[in-house]
Amino acid sequence: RVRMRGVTIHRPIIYGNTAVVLTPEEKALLPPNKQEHTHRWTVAVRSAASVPDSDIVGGADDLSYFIKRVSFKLHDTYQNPNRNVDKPPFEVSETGWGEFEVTIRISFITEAGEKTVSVFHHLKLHPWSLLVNPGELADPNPEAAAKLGPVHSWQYDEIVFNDPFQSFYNILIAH
Ligand code: SLL
Repeated sequence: RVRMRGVTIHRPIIYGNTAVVLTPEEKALLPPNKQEHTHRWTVAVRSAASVPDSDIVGGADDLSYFIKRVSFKLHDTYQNPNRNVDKPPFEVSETGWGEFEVTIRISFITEAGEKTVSVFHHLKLHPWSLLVNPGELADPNPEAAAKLGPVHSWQYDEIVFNDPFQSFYNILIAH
């Protein structure tokens, strides 16, 4: 196992969420314990080469050549708040009523010999333009929000590997 001293290699990712307001028809299909839910959302880690507001997955967006697992830690109001995703797309979809901080833990293939990387994403449900007062807690008018369409909140980041193992480096550059 040879480390390449002085070498740095990085992979660009995006992480974040999309959210849409539930229609009355969708709400009617929710179980009784979820009747107060207002939104459907997806939180994800994707390649920065992908298009965040599309449904395109796999292909160029497949990060599984170096990512083994993405764990999404949801708010404790959710059943089984720890969601492990072991293959692409690295995402979790849920319904809910509130925004909260999602802890995202990214772990790498064994070959990498790298520690898990944690990032944090504030799950965003409400359009910026409807938050009249900064830090406002009350939910904006759902009809107005529905007209504005899906909310997107994505962050760009780079996963940096310093002194990578030669074999891991070879896997990275082969993609
Ligand atoms: C608050 N920051 O303290 C928020 C927490 C939690 C949202 C929001 C699902 C709940 C369920 C859900 O939307 N939780 O499935 O019962 O106000």
